[in-house]
Amino acid sequence: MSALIKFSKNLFHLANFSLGYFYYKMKGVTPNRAYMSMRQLFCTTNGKVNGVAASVDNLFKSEYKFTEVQGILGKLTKQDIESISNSIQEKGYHIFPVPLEQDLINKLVEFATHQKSIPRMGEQVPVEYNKENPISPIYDFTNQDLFENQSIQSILVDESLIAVAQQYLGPKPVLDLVAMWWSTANYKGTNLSKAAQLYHFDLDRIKFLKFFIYLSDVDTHNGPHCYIEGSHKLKPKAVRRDGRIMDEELMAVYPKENFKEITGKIGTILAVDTIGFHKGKPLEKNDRLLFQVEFATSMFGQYYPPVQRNSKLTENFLKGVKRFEHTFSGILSK
Ligand SMILES: O=C(O)CCC(=O)C(=O)O
Ligand SMILES: [Fe+2]
Repeated sequence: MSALIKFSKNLFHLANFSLGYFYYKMKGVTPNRAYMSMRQLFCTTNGKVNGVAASVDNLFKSEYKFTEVQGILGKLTKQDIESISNSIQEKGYHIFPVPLEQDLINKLVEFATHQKSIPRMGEQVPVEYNKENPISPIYDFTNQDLFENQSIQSILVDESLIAVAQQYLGPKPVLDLVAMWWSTANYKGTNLSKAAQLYHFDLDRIKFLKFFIYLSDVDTHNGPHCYIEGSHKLKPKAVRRDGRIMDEELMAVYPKENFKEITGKIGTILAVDTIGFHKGKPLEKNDRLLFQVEFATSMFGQYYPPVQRNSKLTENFLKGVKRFEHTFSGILSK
């Protein structure tokens, strides 16, 4: 493609993105075309536009004040929080040394065992996850169901998660996604891409950070999270494109030792900047239950319907929502 055409295309996307971003700031809704242009620009500018946009997202926001925090990540001093964030900046991910406490693990697994979930393939109706004879490689729990669970509520307002997210993303990050899903080896069909089981990078928002909590023991056979260390900072042109990418292509551009397979006991907590290349490894046996929360600099990007407030949201949770009001402003209905 000639340089002039490329330049005009970039200019078009930049105008589209900027106008759409302005519209989002006014109305709180992202025009889909602007979101698509943001995705395009990420690739053509090697993430530079996202860097600038993240700074704009953070303009005029003041930080939540934390000195020492206490939560599911343990007791963290300011220095601990900084060093975790530096480790994510450096490698793209961080594995926390302390697992989720046993009582919370039990409650989350109990929830996932009894609550209906939605098979990602086929008809999208809630069903019970059938371990022996699954009808889909992945079963997702709905946001509404997740928010209505008290144990999950306690994680969503956990100050240690918010403090780490703030250190990495900047002042008052927003909670933009909560997810939990079963992945299974027992499904006999194939659809690797849909199950996020091929390498890709996420681009739902301008800048974001995901926390993963393993709710099964995860070894090399039941779907460890795979991450290419450093790929959040460096994407050679040959692989810098939106979509799913085969392992072989990535192996040609990244050193072998950067391909990390993150195994861990039940309760293991990770923080991952999934702008780097990652995937869930296809399962060979058993299944994997994963809980995930994502924070972002703003809600600009993919639209998900907000969670409805109802009587299942406890007083305690609503107290947390009030304390971190900005964080919940986009994900909860007014
Ligand atoms: O299943 C996994 O480990 C990765 C899922 C994924 O791609 C994501 O959460 O963005
Ligand atoms: Fe992903």
